[in-house]
Amino acid sequence: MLVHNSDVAEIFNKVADLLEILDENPFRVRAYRNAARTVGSLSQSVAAMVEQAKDFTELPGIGKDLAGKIEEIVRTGNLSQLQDLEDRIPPQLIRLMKIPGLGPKRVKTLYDRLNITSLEDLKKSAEAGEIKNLKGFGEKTEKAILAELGREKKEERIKLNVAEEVANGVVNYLKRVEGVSEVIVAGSFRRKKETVADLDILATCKKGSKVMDAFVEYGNVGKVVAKGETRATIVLRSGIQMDLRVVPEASYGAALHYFTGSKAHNIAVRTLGVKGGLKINEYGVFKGKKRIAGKREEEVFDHVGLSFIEPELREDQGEIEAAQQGKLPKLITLKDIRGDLHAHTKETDGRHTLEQMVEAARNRGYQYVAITDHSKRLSMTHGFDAKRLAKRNEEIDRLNGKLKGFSVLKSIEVDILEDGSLDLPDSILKELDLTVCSVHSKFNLPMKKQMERIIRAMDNPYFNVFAHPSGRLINERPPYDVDMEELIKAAKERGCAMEVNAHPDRLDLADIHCRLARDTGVKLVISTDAHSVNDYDLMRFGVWQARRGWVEKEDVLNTRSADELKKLLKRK
Ligand code: DGT
Ligand code: CA
Ligand code: CA
Ligand code: ZN
Repeated sequence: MLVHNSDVAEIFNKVADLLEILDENPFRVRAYRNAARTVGSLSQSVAAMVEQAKDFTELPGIGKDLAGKIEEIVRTGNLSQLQDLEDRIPPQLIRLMKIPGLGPKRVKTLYDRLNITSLEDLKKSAEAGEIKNLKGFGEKTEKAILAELGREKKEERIKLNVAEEVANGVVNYLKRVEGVSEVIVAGSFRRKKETVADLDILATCKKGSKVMDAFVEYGNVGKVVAKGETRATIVLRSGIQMDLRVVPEASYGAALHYFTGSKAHNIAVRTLGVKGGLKINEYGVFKGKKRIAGKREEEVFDHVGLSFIEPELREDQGEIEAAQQGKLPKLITLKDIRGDLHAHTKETDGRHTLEQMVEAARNRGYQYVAITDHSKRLSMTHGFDAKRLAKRNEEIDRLNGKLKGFSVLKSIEVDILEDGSLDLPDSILKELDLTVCSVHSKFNLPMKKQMERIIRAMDNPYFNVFAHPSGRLINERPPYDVDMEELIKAAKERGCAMEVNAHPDRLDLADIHCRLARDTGVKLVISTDAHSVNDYDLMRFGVWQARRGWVEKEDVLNTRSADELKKLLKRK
């Protein structure tokens, strides 16, 4: 590997950026910037200079420390200090710096003042006009940010929470149009896939209703792609495409089934129909020319000898056979959830206090909540050390003393360090009701190392829940390199549970891995990773994801009472 001077300069500039975000000594920051400039403008190659054992300290602004670092970069292509710094900062913040116009200073301000840690946060704040009021920003910057974000996000599938917001808006709008009776969004949205390509809307209406005209005049329409009597397609200014079909009431059920899909599921059902001498399409169930059913969706299943299959299962992944044999799972529902087991407070990177987070969990009818702030390794969030955690535990004891019929569980989101140890000593972990363990650093380890690291962490008897197990951020960061099947087995052998992180940016575990965990007998936990009281609302996304994985109430620990939960969490 040949390291160029520009590589060294780039690494030094990055170090300077990160030091700046971390609010380190400005002189240190400047030293790295100067060194970057010096190396960048050298006429000689630093690689050659290392080979000739030249003394870098003779260069302006390069002391012993920086000289050593230049050598390290030339030898290894990397600087371990840079990786250490990256581990201390939420990875998404580092991405934010890549947006033109957002240097480290501004990213830090955004984080400090508006708690912005992701592209999505950034977009929301920019759209809400919060950014232009920040010192050093202004209207122009806000506009530039929005323009840039608009450019970044095109080709991607739409996250389910975004789709939901748009879907609710258009459904409410269409329902108010005169003569309209049913309006529903079908397609992958109804199947609650983690991302959707477009929204497939289905409506029924009285004769003469102006629903099509209303649709193409919807407020945020950017483009009308097609408009006919019974179908139209529009693209919103945000780039989201929507199809509308208007069907007669007699076909509503058949159309709903057809447009809910998936395509593979439809084909399997239609094939069953053919075997029974029936034709099934979006207009109904037909025997010869005669329509024998189609008003209600249940009728479609009925006529091919199937019990009703929930939309989340309709992927032709065994649901047809299960329905034939009466072996469909009884899927978990939102009502089954009795508490949230992953929530942050202001003391690390959340927005609300311990009391506020507890009160909000109680108000929504939960029986318990686990407060899981970060551990010390995530220094940027002021993660907890053992001493602070002990104090937090006392606070929780006091709170629990006052609360009736509600428990605050003592917990921590503890970092899994590179060597597989946990970021806090067992002596404090054993005082907790549960630990939520996660990887927040060294995402790039090769698979073997990453697996050893995580499994070693699971060996710790105080490891309870493996949080956001794949580490992915939908549309933003791929999972780290692991064999999830093996991790699920390892969790099973050790009595660890796996989290279904309900945050729509994560939805981690993925649906297929929810199913694999369930089949393997690994207990799941569905948690929101709440960073504010409103985030508890995200639970539905996690439940949907679990449902797509055939998960039942019994498979999920936070459907149990607090006592049962505590018992089940104890490892042998
Ligand atoms: P997406 O939009 O990629 O997230 O996924 P879907 O499932 O919403 O797919 P989309 O929008 O292309 O079509 C909506 C539904 O319409 C699909 O789930 C099943 C039905 N469909 C579409 N094309 C066909 C087809 O060629 N045959 C059958 N049987 N059904 C189809
Ligand atoms: Ca669709
Ligand atoms: Ca479509
Ligand atoms: Zn968390």
